[in-house]
Amino acid sequence: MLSLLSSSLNQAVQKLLGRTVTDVTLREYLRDIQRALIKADVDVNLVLNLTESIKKSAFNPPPGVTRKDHILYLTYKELVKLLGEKPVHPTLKRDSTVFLLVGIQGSGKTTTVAKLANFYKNKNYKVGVVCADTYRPAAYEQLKQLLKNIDIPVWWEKGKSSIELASSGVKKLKEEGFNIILIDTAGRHRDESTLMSEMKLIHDSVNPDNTILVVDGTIGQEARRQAE
Ligand SMILES: Nc1nc2c(ncn2[C@@H]2O[C@H](COP(=O)(O)OP(=O)(O)O)[C@@H](O)[C@H]2O)c(=O)[nH]1
Ligand SMILES: [Mg+2]
Repeated sequence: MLSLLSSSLNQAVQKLLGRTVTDVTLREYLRDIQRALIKADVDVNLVLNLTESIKKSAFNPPPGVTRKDHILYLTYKELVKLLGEKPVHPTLKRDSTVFLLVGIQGSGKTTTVAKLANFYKNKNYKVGVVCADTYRPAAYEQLKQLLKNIDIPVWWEKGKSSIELASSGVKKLKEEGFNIILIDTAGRHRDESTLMSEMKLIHDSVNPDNTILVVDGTIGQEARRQAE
């Protein structure tokens, strides 16, 4: 999908470069950009805002800059803005940092826990994982399997609720001097409101330093609904 987007944006730019910039060619260029973004499942309102911003100052380049270069600069600037200008870094505390991973079933939480565990282990942090997924019997086994080669312990106890697991696990790992504590949660519930209230209870009982929503990268605009 991304390669299709980049080639259609590139085509729009190439077409503009081959022409003189007039009202007509600008309109056509903006329409090409809109089409490319909408095809890539970008929200229509975001697309309209983006092209409106380009249009607004397209014919007012700073001295010494051609219209064409200015339009390309505006396009670049607006696309960067759309994607988020600055990366967000997690809060890391000196002694121990707790990460809570949430998201629906199958979105990749457990896999992301293993990736983060590996990442921080390689940076020489003492990493521990808490399995608070009580819905899937194999959740604990899956974590152990993913983490055994990098020698990271997984906290889990039979018969405990996810909230008890999360809070006792974090407490125990903190006492044992773990610097990075990752909590894996379940995403399968009877309905959305039970999932939300359980996540809220876990969140309130462990008070994590970072809460990460894991979303399947291929679901497009549905991601927004999940985040909300
Ligand atoms: N292609 C791909 N598959 C992934 C990725 N992350 C997870 N998966 C797969 O998606 C499925 C669900 O992942 P899992 O981590 O168990 O999701 P969870 O239910 O949220 O814990 C598994 O089969 C994973 O191997 C990824 O980044 N890319
Ligand atoms: Mg899982």
